[in-house]
Amino acid sequence: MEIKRNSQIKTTSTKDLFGLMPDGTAIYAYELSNKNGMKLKVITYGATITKLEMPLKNGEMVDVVLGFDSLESYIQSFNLPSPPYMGATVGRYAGRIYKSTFSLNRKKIILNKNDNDNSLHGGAIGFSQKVWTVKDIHSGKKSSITLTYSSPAGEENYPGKLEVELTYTLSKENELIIEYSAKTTEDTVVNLTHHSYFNLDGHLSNVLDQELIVNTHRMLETSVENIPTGRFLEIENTDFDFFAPKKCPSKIDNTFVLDRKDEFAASLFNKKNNLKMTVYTNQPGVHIYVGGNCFNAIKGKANADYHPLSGICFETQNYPDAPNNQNFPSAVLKKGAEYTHNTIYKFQSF
Ligand code: G6D
Repeated sequence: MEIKRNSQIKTTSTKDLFGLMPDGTAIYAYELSNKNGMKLKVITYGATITKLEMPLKNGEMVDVVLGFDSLESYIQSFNLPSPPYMGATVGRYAGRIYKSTFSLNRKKIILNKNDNDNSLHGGAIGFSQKVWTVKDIHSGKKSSITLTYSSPAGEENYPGKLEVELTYTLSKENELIIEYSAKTTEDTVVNLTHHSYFNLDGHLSNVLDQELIVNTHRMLETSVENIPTGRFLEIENTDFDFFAPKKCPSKIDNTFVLDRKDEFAASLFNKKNNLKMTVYTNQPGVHIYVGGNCFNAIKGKANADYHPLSGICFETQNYPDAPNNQNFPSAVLKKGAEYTHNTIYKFQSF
């Protein structure tokens, strides 16, 4: 196998038709690469990442995210008993909102419910299932793609027309940088996140041998419906303590409190190929989830049978149900203000 020197690898970007929505709208797939050969594939359906290939020191490539080969599979996945939101951009509000209700400016807002009586990940048809528009794509010095989505006032009963911009960048240090910004025509609530299932050993294995660190001693207490109670739990020396590296848990669905400013949020390390991913964010929390499922109903890429241990999500975000918890950071976006969220998934091959 010819291993190209970095100077020979050019940054590239390609565009291909990925599929047609039921109404005939075309969904396109864009593939970017950086000078090290790191590759990102994004589709305009849900601004979803379908592939993220990393070059290893030994010259091999590993696809570190789960995904599907067809648009039909992505669309069908939202009809599963518990949709996985595979690789999707999640909004208007990531996480759950209790009883799908909150008050804003003394007005009661009642959202569409899609998780028992609660609203999860933006409601019945959240941003993950919307068609995004590509505004800009760069290759050359910087490999990046910018997508936009305009969420009409009243979409899923959220107030305010929300204009969202999302840029995925591949840096020359093999980082996937995700930058969100949003503005609204009237006061509303916003909480966006990225929902890739990562597996540093390739998407065909499981994550149980990979080492997880979560750089905090606190997480949110939640109810049986996974709704925050408003209390913070000290987790040192408990099963949720990942301050020192520990094997990935077989089941977790919890939001960790990031209060160590300017430090990393979490990391994942795979001893089998010496690949490490470190997560940095400007958000107050990271929701960690192992348990995504395709219920043997939908095959993954390369005909893979995905199961609850196939991948782990690092959903950097404000806390779930912040609109109903005055002691949480505010999720209100005032008319005329700007929502910004930056997250970096940094990859290192040792
Ligand atoms: C988030 O917390 C939620 C899970 O409960 C949900 O099933 C998943 O997204 C798709 O991690």
